[in-house]
Parts: sequence; structure tokens; C-alpha cells
Amino acid sequence: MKKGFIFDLDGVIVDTAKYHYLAWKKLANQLGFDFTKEQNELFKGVSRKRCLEILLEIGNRKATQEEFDTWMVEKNIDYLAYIKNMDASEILPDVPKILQFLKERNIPIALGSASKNAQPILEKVGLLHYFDTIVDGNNVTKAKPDPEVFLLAAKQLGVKPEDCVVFEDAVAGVEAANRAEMISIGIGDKNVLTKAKYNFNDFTQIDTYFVQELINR
Ligand code: B16
Ligand code: MG
Repeated sequence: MKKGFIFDLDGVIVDTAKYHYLAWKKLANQLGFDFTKEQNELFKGVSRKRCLEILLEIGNRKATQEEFDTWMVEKNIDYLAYIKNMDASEILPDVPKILQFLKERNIPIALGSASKNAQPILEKVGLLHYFDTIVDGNNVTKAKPDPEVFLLAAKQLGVKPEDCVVFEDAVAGVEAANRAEMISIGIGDKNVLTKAKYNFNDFTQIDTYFVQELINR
């Protein structure tokens, strides 16, 4: 049966969480409160809108709809400034090795990300050509842990959900993959990503024999 592989972006392919953090921290400071790296963990895999809602809860701040919309735009302008000069040096270790292995075997590859900035980031780091389809925050209405993003990616690849493998660094993303009945692979702390079917700290721990087994299963 034809298999498909779906990659999350932030925290799996590149570490953009640090740039999201700097942009959210700047907004929090501007609104008069602090925002810590620990609190930033709550933002992984979460949509921009939901991130701002959480940030305002942390700062105990209320916002009018107009303020909310303005702050979303301001945060993104700052984030875009941080990612402006991203290049291939920011690709997480051994990610291209796995993408190349899949490509050489004609295995369909999708991006499944909550970010609305996914495509320009893939272009900047030079990985866009590996992806047969990109499903991101611009294409879905329901955020992870809803499985919409991964189900749409599978549909666009022409692969059944149960024949898809998902690489994810966020709890909400692992849950979305599981709800889509896909094979979830947690990238990061296994004590956090407890619901993943397989766990690895990063791609340096994933060998191509394991990937081949996933293709053959
Ligand atoms: P943007 P992923 C997610 O990307 C990030 O983990 C999350 O922190 C961010 O808020 C979200 O994208 C939206 O990003 O503001 O660029 O649209 O991990 O799903 O690739
Ligand atoms: Mg992520």
C-alpha cells in the first residue's frame, strides 16, 4: 500500500520556536508583563490566534477586538523580521537525510503545520522542493489537536490516513496525528510526548532502516 510522510515545521524541520518566543515576549513587555521560555512551551503547535489568547490570560489583560487584531499583526511583523535572514544553517540535524531518503524512493511528502508562514520558511532554508503538498495555517479552519491539517495532507497526497506517518514536536500535534489514525512519531522529550507511537530526541536518532520499515509495513 502507498505510504505518505507528513512533517510538522516548527520544532521538527527548523527551530523557529525561539523567534516566535522573542516576538511574543516583545508584545508582552509592551503590554506591561513578562513572558518566560517555560510559558512559551504552551505555544508550540498552537495557532497564532490561540497563542495571543493564552498570552493575554498570562498577563491578565483584556482586549477589544480591534486591539486583538492589531497585536496579532504586530507580533507577526516582528516574527517576520526575525525569520527574514533564515537560511539552510537553521535546518535541524539530519532532516535533509530523511527527506532525501524518501524522495529517492518516490514516497509522497507533505508539510502539516499550524503556521501561516510555512512556505516562505521552507523556501528560505531551501527545502521546498522536497514537498509534494503544503497544508498549513492558511488552509485549515480547525487547529491541532483537531486532525484536519493531517487529514487534508493525506487527501492531497492521495494516501489513506492509516498509511501516513507524522513527525511532530508538540503534544497537540501528536494528538492530532493519533486522532487521524496515523503513525505518530514524537520528536523531542518522550516524557512530554507520551502519546506518540515512537519517540526520538531528534532526527540524528532515526536511521534509514527504521524509515524503510515504516515504508514496508
Ligand atoms: P504563525 P507548527 C506552529 O507551527 C508553531 O509551533 C506555533 O508556535 C505557532 O504559533 C503556529 O505555528 C502559528 O504560526 O504565527 O507563523 O502562523 O509547529 O505547527 O509547524
Ligand atoms: Mg511544531
